[in-house]
Amino acid sequence: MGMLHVNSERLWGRISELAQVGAIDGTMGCSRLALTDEDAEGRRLVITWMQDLGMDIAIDGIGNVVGTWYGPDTDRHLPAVMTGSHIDTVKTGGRFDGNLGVLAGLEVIETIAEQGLSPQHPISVGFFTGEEGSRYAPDMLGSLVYVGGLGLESALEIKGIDGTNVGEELERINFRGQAPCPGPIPKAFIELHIEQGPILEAENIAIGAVDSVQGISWTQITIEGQSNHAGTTPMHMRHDAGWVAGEITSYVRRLVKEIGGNQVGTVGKIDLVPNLVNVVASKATLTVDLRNTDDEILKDAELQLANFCDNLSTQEEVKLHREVLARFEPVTFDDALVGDVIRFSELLDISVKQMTSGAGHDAQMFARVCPAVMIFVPSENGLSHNPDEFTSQKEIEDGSNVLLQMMAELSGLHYD
Ligand code: HGY
Ligand code: MN
Ligand code: MN
Repeated sequence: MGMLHVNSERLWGRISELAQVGAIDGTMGCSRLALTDEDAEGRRLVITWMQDLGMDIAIDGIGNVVGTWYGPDTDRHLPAVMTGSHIDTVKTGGRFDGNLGVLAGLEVIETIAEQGLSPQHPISVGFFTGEEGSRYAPDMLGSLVYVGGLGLESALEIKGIDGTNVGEELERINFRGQAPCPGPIPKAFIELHIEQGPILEAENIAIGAVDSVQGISWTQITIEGQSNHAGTTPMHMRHDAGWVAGEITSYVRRLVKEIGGNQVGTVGKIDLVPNLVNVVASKATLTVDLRNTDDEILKDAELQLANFCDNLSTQEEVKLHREVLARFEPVTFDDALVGDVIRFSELLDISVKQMTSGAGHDAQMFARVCPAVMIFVPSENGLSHNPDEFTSQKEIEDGSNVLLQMMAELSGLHYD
């Protein structure tokens, strides 16, 4: 029979169809923040495709959805080999981030099923709630709960950037399921994902064999000053929350430059109150995203940021409060599985390189409980978290074929 290959037309069609849910006019991108109506609609569409494939669907207490497929001779008592990712997006998201990994998982199953083949182990495909963390922090929320890294009750109480809470929104969109959290531990977890960075494209390489994920630190900083008249208030009498927020924002860039190496830092969200041209801001809320492959350096960056904030708040006589929104140490994936990604890429005559991930992913949570690895495909211009995010059908076909071989071997699928 020779090696199995995916039907990339079918996969490309599903990616396009799912991208119509929450489509951003005039772009290829979509907007499906976690637990919004758009997210719910996308969830229902993917579940329909899972049902069409005859998969058993489990929805757990945090809204994770895991479809499991059995061939005619599959041993239902064996642990599943799992793949998947997320289908929630950032507000200005692309159609590939997360969605590719979920839909490629369905394509793997359809390719095996239509050959009438039967793996020894069941094969599962999951999409996990709120991977992006943009509406409800931390990121990778659903997979963190799935692997027991955060209690379900605490997760359900998380407040969003819009004042809503996870549990109520899950009820509202009817995705607060009954399946247990933590969920069943898979034999292995493999995630196909776009790189979301410039490396593979720059080096003209088709596959990334991802061996690690860098450390992530998200902090929300709230500054309380005093609103006052922008024209009449002498500068020495101001307690300007807006100015403090601006100083912190430019400090993050200076700090990152000073540390150098792999350090990155982003202030992605700043809200001022009352946010008016002629009023000294009484309140500012901003987020700082710091990341590094080396956790000791990341800790030092966090400390330097904290010291800067404390000194500034004394100087401007404002109240400043820091809250940790997310903190994940760097993660290393399974050596043997990384080797398998390289082996299968070479077997398929596809270029491959070992690399780390700058972004967080659900696979890093599964690495806590089972062997896990990721497969990257290139991002055009290294762009992501942007509606213009793009990866070609051929690149997706290559990545999906590597995923297919991995899943086939791990699930004990033997065909001549
Ligand atoms: O923020 C991240 O790394 C991912 O997109 N959740
Ligand atoms: Mn993602
Ligand atoms: Mn993302």
